[in-house]
Amino acid sequence: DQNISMETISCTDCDSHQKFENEIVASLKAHPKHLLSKYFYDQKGDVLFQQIMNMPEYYLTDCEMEIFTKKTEEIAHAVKAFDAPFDLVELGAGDATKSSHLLKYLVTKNVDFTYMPIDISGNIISVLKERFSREIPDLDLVGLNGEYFEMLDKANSISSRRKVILFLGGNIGNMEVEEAHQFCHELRKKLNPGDILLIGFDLKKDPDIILSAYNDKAGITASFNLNLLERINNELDANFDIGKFKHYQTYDPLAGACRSYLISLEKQNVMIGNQVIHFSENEAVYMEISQKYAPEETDKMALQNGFKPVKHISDTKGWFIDAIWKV
Ligand code: AVJ
Repeated sequence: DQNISMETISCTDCDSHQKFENEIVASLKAHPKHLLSKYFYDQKGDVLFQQIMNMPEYYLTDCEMEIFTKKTEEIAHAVKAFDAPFDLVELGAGDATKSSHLLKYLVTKNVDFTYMPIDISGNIISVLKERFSREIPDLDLVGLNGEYFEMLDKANSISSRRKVILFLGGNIGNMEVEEAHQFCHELRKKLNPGDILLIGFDLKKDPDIILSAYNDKAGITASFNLNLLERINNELDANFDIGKFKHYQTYDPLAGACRSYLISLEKQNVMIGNQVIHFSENEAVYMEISQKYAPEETDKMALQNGFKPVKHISDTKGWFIDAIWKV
C-alpha cells in the first residue's frame, strides 16, 4: 500500500483459522447448538448483507441513512466535531455508506480528524479504502481489521486524540440485552472524559414490520444465514448439505427480540474436519439476535454504564434512533 494516509492495521489473530475452527466447533457442540453471527461476513456474506440493506423490507438502513443525509450538521455539532482535532472510530464500519455522508461533510468543512474504520472483514476494509481514495481523496484514514475492543486499543495506542465512536446500524442489536450492557460497560472503560459515542438503536415497532425485515420474500436473509454453513464447508473441510437446513425467524414483541435459526430438516451427521456433529430432525441452530429497544431503555443503558445520554436523533417515521452519549 503506497498511500501512508490510508494504511490498514490488522489484529494478530482475527484471521486465525484456529480461532474460527475452535469457536464454530464449540458452538455446534453446545446445548442448544448455535453459531456466532460475527462469522456471517466473509466475501459472499458481505455481498449478501449489502443485498439485505437494499431490500425494501429492510427499513433499518433507510432510516439511518435518512438521519445521516438530512441531519448531518446536527450530528457534527452533537459529536463536537468543530471543537478540536479528533479520531472518528467506527465500530463495524462495513461499507460505511451511512457514515460517508458525515465524512464528506467534515472534509468539506476542513475539520481536522482521522477516520478509523474497524471491521472484522479485511475484505470490506480494502473495498472501503479503494472507494474513499477516489470519492474523498482528502480523507485521512487508518483501517483497523479485527474485533472491536482489540482494535479500539490499537486506535488508542496510535493516537491520544479525543475519540468519537460511531456504532451504527443497530449493530448493538446483535447482542443479548445483558451482553449489550456488558459491552457498553467495557467500551466506557476504554474511553476518556470528553469522548462521545453515537450509537444506533432499532426501535420496537409494529411486529409485522420487524418480522418482514428479517423474513424477506426473496429469501436473501435465508441465504445470508445458510452462507455461514457454506463458509464452514469451504474453510473448515466440513460437509454441510445446505439443502437439508431451512431458515426460521421469530419476533417476540414483549422482549423486543428478533431471532434467526437454522432448522435441520432431517436427522443427519455433519463432519467438520474429523469431528462429527449430530443433528436430530427439526433441531434448531440459533444464529442471531436483532434486539429492538424502546427509547427510554437506551437512556437507561447509557446511565447504568457510565455514559450521559445527551440526545436522540431520529428518522421521520420514528423507527430508529442514533443516540448521543457523552463520557
Ligand atoms: C448488522 C446487526 C444491523 O441485525 O439488523 C440483517 C444484521 N441480520 N438481517 C441486523 C442482519 C439479518 C443486522 N445488523
